Amino acid sequence: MRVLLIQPGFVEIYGSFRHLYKRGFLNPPLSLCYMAAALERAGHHAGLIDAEAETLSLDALALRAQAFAPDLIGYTATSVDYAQALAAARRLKQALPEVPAIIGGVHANLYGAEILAEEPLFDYAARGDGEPLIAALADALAAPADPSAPWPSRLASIAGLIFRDAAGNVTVIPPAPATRHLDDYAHPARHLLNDALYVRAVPRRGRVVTATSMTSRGCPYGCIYCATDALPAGRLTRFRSAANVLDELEEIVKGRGITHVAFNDDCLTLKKERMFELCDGIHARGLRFTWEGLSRGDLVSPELLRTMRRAGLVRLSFGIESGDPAILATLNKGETLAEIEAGLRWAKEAGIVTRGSVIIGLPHETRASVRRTFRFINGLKSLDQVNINILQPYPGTKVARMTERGEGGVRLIPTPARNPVDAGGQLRRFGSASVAVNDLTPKRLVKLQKIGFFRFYLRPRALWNNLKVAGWRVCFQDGVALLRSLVGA
Ligand code: B12
Repeated sequence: MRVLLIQPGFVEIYGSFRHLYKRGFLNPPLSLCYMAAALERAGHHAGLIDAEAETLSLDALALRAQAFAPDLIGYTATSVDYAQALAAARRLKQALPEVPAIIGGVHANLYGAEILAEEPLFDYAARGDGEPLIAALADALAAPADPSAPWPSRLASIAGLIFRDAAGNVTVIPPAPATRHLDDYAHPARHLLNDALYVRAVPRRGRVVTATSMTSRGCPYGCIYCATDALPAGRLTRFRSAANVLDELEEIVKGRGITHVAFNDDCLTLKKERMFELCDGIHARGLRFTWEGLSRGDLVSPELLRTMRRAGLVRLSFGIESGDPAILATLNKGETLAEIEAGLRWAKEAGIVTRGSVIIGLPHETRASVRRTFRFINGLKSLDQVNINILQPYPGTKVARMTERGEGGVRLIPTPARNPVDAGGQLRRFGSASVAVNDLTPKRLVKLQKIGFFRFYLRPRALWNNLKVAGWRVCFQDGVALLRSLVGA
């Protein structure tokens, strides 16, 4: 089977913040790379198009898809970019009307059955890990028709698959229990990517080609703004062995010559011993590269951070969320401002560039609590970079249910679509707000987001810190992107 996997273009959902997103956050579609590897291992031929990284129009995407001549097309989408996946699927249905299509990713995990019931563009939806599923589906579709085993019964053995039976009824096969043996999966098929498209500013190095990797999947916490625990694996966190991760790093660094890796784990330091092991292995295997990731203040120690720094860690991001202790306590994050502050300080002392992210518009938020958050981040000597998000009640999150009930004063205010594929308009988190909270209107939240960015980055300390690690050139270019985002150009 020739299976074409597609990451639809999505950056338009960020409005004017698209400049910033594309410069700083563009990631290879790792889930599709994993699935391509599984297909290749099963003897199928996989193709991958990242329409976002390649900035492909729908027509250009259709031409590329036709040239590949697929037998099956797979799309990935979060809830936020589902509208973009739909637009791509619609265009490709015109170009390749006979080719069946499957959709996977967060949105299909949450609403796979509803998608199939409503949307004839998709023939299948996927829940749970995509690696075994896509290989089994390709096998099933490739198998010669056997009258004693009609196709729906072949599909019925594929865990996690949602499909329409011969009568058009949606059939849901429950996902298998999430495997803990992530080492069994083939490493992502990076040979299908154009590495040069994924570039980001790396502290003290300028703009560098960046690979992404995940050493674990999932997160044991249940923060109210995150959808992770609504996914089939729930709060189960699955870890790859250090040796398996190191093998993949050898492929990236020695095999592909990529010298910066962004680890996309929900939290990189959940198991400290494994992180020490990983750092030792990086030295032992002579892997020379820089890296970055996400952690929590209460899951790091000065010793761990110094070890990670020596092994090449250059930037660590911490979720701060709110500078208001009472609001922070309601997020079910299980972390205090003092812990966050200590983690940031230790990271900075170890020579690591620090990044934090906050959310404004949380339940119980008021103008006064937003001010407290801004005061907190602006007062943190050890915080170099910040990301200020406006709360978006993503499907699958507790905060989405709270918003429906108006809990904590949050109300959903639908925003008009910005363009024809912007049906996810109400889910943007930059430059537009879909919620009102107590005395904060959506307009006020947007204004506060901009004020927050300006105030943080225009402080002499922030300017100097970022100039020191990024250099004039990158600082100027990123500064222009930030300004264009803030003034809405
Ligand atoms: C790393 C990460 C990112 C990274 C990288 C994303 C990337 N393109 O690789 C960055 C920081 C860029 C990011 C951005 C965003 N993210 Co994000 N992200 C994550 C995180 C922590 C891990 C995702 C991941 O890489 N998992 C590992 C890979 C291997 O697996 P996977 O993606 O889950 O896919 C598996 C299955 O779903 C399935 N599958 C996936 N696609 C397909 C397709 C087919 C055809 C099939 C058969 C199967 C299949 O198989 C895969 C492998 O087993 C998750 C939280 C989580 N625990 O899932 C949030 C999460 C997915 N992100 C989320 C959101 C909202 C976003 C943003 C929209 C935020 C924003 N407004 O800017 C953007 C979306 C940009 C985009 N389109 O990629 C939400 C989604 C909630 C929702 N209901 O939509 C999550 C769940 C976190 C949360 N806050 O709740 N994200």
